Amino acid sequence: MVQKVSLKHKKLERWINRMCAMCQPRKIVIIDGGTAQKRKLEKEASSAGEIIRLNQKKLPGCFYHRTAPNDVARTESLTYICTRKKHDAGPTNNWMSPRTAYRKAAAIFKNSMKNRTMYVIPFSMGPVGSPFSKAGVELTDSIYVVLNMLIMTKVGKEVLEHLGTDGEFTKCLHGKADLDLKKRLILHFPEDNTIWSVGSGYGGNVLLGKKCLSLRIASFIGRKEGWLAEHMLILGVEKPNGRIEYITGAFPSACGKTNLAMLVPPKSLKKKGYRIWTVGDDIAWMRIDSDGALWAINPETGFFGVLPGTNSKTNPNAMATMQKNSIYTNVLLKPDKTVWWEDGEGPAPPKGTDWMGRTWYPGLIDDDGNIVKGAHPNSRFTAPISQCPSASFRLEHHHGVHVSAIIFGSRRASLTPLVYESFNWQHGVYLGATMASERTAAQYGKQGQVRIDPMAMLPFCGYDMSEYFRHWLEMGKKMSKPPKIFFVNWFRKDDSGEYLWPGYGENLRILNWILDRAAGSVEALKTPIGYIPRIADMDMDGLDLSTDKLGKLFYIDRKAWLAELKTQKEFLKQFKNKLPETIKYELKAFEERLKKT
Ligand code: GTP
Ligand code: SPV
Ligand code: MN
Repeated sequence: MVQKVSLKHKKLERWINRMCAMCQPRKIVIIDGGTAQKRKLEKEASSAGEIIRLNQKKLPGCFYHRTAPNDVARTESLTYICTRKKHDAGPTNNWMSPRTAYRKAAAIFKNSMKNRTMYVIPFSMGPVGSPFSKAGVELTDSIYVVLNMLIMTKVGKEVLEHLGTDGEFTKCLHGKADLDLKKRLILHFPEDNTIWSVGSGYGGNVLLGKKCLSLRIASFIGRKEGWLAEHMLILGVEKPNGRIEYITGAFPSACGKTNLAMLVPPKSLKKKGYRIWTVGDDIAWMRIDSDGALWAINPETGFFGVLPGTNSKTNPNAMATMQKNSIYTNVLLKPDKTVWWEDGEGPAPPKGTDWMGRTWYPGLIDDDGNIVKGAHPNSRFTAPISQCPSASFRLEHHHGVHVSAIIFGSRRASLTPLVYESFNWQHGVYLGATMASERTAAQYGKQGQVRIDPMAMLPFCGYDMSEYFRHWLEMGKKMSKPPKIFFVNWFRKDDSGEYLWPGYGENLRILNWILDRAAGSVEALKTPIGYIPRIADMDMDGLDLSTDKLGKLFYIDRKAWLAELKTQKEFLKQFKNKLPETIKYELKAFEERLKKT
């Protein structure tokens, strides 16, 4: 007989007991958010081998985890939006009817927690009790999930207190089952405010407050309530005069949000008094406030960031953040119980244990003659924002921060310039709706392939994407002073495959121009794709970049853009007559501008 919980919130009690009857856990533990319980769970998971305690002298409070080799990134093909009507999920989402979805998943969940404990995690996305926050309760049989959620969200008693006897919450159920790819489903039921995830142990599939609630479910709610849930970083740029202006930015997975959110100004700009404040690196909830302007909050309290490429040169703030109380997933484990990853800190160690648990040494080659990596390309760290040296002092502010500019950005070896500005809000929405980027290791599938990923939300929009475009257009009309919309690409390459732009901290030079334009303090050059900077308006003090490179970074290849237009049209076709007229108009206007002169 399974233990039953008794709670003053009867709806919550009934739901937990129903899920228990299905999954049949040996025991139920309610997560209180306290340190004593956390320590106990760390101990338990360490003895069970679910996590490894790292070198506590060098990395205090840090742990190591390996996922199953077939479970290292989000599985978009197994992710579904389960609305009663298929068309409400739109053509870009996988759809399953709620009945079929519940039935299929229930068959996998059934008895899947026998001999396991079910943890009950009450959590809040956003400050507990803020009118802009959303509460959830995640049931899971994974201590790794509990420990990650403790970093990523506000967890525990205070959330239950806030829910009282009948507060609204998202019902989140997660079970590892047998981690079988064929029995993995990530299901969203926006009409029931419910998420079921089974058969995975990887971050984005199982930390249900993150992509599942804060993007897929929240975007659905946001359209109804008139706000935006976006795959965006939020950062503040403090100018030498002490004024701080905030920018939000959408880049597809593994395309630079974490890095931009905590960038360190280059020396020359630091000397002038520039400083960066990190509000968030992955998710922004944006509302129009009573002043008619856009305001953003980050509903998370932690980072779940990419490790390869992260080191104290590229991202010193991230490195500082993860030195304690952090979790490292799928990296190389060194004999001294510290960690390493490709393009990380220092040279590769002579020996270690790779992300699959095998002995590894630099230069190791597999049966096909390919170099074996010590860390998986999508290996990640989980760390509290509060430990970030550039953490914003406004993280707890219920109203968040005022947004001066919105950036869309993507990873393109060619075509898109370093930065350009939209003509107006609706042109900006068109730029977002048609943005294309090279696929990265953050999702299962071929890497490098260019795909259109509107607003970096293709895998995360919880409803019909044509409605989503319409919602964006409407939001613009409702604001008395909408933020200006920009487009950036840090990843343009020259013919030999080298990045033309140094990126990382140097990106502040571009943010500065963006803020100058948002304030209307500089002129710009009009081109068919949008406004581009006059070189003299960009602060290049201390950066040695040849005019040849600058020319290439801003080169507009009309022929290539006309080809791009074709791809855009092909993509947008799937929305049929539901595609907003405004997007069609912008597409046509762009084509005409390209063909002129
Ligand atoms: P998700 O967490 O998947 O949503 O990704 P993200 O957008 O936060 O990506 P992140 O900042 O972690 O960057 C991913 C990869 O891009 C890392 O390997 C970075 O080192 C690299 N990267 C980030 N910014 C730059 C840049 O300005 N230039 C170059 N060349 N690489 C960058
Ligand atoms: C992404 O893939 O965009 C991530 C990582 O931020 S995950 O949370 O796993 O989705
Ligand atoms: Mn992301």
